[in-house]
Amino acid sequence: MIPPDHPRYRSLVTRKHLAACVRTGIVSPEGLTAHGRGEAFDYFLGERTTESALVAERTAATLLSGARNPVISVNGNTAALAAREIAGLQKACGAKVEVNLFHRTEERVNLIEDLLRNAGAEVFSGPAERLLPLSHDRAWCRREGMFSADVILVPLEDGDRCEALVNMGKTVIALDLNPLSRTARTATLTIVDELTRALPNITGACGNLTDAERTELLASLDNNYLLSEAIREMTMRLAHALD
Ligand code: PTJ
Repeated sequence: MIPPDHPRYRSLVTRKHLAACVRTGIVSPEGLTAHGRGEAFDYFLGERTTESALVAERTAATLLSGARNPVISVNGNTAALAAREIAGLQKACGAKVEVNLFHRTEERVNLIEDLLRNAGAEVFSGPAERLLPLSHDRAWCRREGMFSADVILVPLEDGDRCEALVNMGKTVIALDLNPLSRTARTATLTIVDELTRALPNITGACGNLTDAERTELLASLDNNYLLSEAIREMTMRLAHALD
């Protein structure tokens, strides 16, 4: 039992939920380490959406809602933490929702797809093929989904898929609390924010931006600037942590 007056109540409830999702198979055991890494970076950020992250979220909304074939890639952690928010974003931008896993088993794919459907998402499923130039199981995807996407959102990503997708000519939006990760540095646009804060902001922006704002956001897209702003915010907080 986690007492609601515990100062870290939300964090403890989330951890308990993820541990339960490991037991059902939705989250991989490795997903707990990924979450812990995210929490550490979120501490540095002050567990809030920074101004530069909000700009990145508005830019992501512009890219997703203007795409020909946008896809939201979902892994175990993303589904466990934010299935409803994924469904909300799908409604706002019309993207396909496709499950793509590093620790891939058919059983996990089915469990995650069911979780997403129960949360209101329409899942792009069916037989996957080994289509991405990767030696691990993230290579499995659908021809009409991720493989032919022009814009793809990759939350809580690991390793080298982001680079492969960029090399295939896709616009890749990463959502990652670690601004130093390979994914964050390789993506077209990186949102350095926590998943459950970022998704509703992107969804809200999909319906709120004027044409002039969209044009301005796309013209000023500079991922290195966004990453350096995130690092600056973290450095500032660390420098003044004991003030
Ligand atoms: O479900 P699977 O089998 O596809 O596996 C998924 C995980 C997450 C285990 C896999 O992709 C992985 O190992 O990821 P990494 O390499 O740990 O990278 C995940 C990144 O997401 C890290 O840089 C974390 O900082 C970041 N992260 C973790 N939780 C959050 C987050 N970013 C935003 N919001 C979070 N809640």
